[in-house]
Amino acid sequence: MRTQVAIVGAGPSGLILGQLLYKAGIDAIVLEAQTPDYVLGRIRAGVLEQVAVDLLNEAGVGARMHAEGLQHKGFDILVGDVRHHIDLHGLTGGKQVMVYGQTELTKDLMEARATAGLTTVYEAKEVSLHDFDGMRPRVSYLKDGVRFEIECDFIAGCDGFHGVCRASVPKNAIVNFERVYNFGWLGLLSDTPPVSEELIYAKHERGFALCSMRSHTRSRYYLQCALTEKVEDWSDARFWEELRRRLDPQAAAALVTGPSLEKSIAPLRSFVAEPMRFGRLFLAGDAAHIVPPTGAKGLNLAASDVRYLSRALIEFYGGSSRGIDTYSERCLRRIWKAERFSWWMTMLLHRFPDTNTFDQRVLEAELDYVLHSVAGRTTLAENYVGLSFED
Ligand code: RFL
Ligand code: PHB
Repeated sequence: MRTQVAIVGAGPSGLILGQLLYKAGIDAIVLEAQTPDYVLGRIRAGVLEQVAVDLLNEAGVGARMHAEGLQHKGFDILVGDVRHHIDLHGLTGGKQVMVYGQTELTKDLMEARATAGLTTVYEAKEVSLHDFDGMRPRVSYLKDGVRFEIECDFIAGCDGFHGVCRASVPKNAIVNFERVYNFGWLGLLSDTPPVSEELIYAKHERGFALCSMRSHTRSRYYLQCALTEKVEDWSDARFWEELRRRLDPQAAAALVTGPSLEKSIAPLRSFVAEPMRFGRLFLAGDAAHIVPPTGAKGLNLAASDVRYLSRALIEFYGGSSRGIDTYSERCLRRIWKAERFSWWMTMLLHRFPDTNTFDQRVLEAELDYVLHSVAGRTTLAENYVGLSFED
């Protein structure tokens, strides 16, 4: 088999890249280790920046998102019992975010691929990368017990944090930067109306909580929890009770509970691998970086990486290697700003039992400053809606 770009991973970064390349007439094959149902069963992101929405429109997959997604012009930060409104729209000159589940977006991208008759190999096992430091890279994989090989011009490593692509790079060619937090998020999805029209990020002495949603009838809630917690120990009733304790009386009274559709614990991590290009292999999305979900940036960064990568590859086939030569540097400038923002939101809103009293007080003062200063709220809003692209 031969293709121009072999894409490893059918998460958002691999599928958006595939769609952008298809639109540009560049041939790609996507290899995915899991089944489509497994990929669709992972409940993750919910908030898209305007620039990600624009990119999905450009990729031709924006129709259902516009029909069913929810435009949000602001969100609340709850500290103790006091709500502070962050007017994203007013503070950023009219920008907003789109609430649309990663699952729905993935479904739209899968359907677009199928409609266009593009090749996605699901349950591709033992994917391995060959000769990406030369001119003729190859990717091999096992499907139904048979080994296949794809010859290609480029490999796009879109296979997430635990994927094979980053792991295939020689150790001395890559530098990892990491910060691990000693808590996680316990998430619950339910077919109940959201507690509020906008998202509520709650800082509470019992720990952070987030009230998010997928639609007017489907809610997504998160609770900060210790890494030692086990999902099995959290009955739905226990989850709802703990969430209610972390909300203000108005939200607690408005909370509609119901059976969970999904519950899971995600550890929080900040991680960046540098560089993101190794010869003819490019890393994109979670394969290259992880942010704690507090700033809602992970999926958005995946989209911005593949925006840069698709343009770079289009430029390459048009006769210029400038885009691929600057890919890593341009992505990383945007990534580090999102890393900073996600780390900062995490520090401001979570409970850090190990932080000494002085540091704790400084963080509280910082949050107080941010919430009560127009400059503070503006910097928060500007980063939350997403920074502009440099090009
Ligand atoms: P993914 O989604 O992990 O997809 C990678 C795909 O590669 C496959 N794979 C392989 N395929 C072939 N061979 C191998 N050896 C392979 N190894 C892995 C995997 O099966 C998978 O299908 O990475 P991608 O595409 O880069 O997308 C990244 C996003 O999924 C992630 O950043 C976001 O979900 C993060 N995130 C959020 N991002 C936002 O922008 N806004 C949010 O509101 C938001 N909320 C969240 C989040 C992530 C969360 N968790 C669970 C980590 C909330 C949570 C709780
Ligand atoms: C979500 O809806 O899953 C979500 C929303 C905002 C975040 C993180 C997750 O910051």
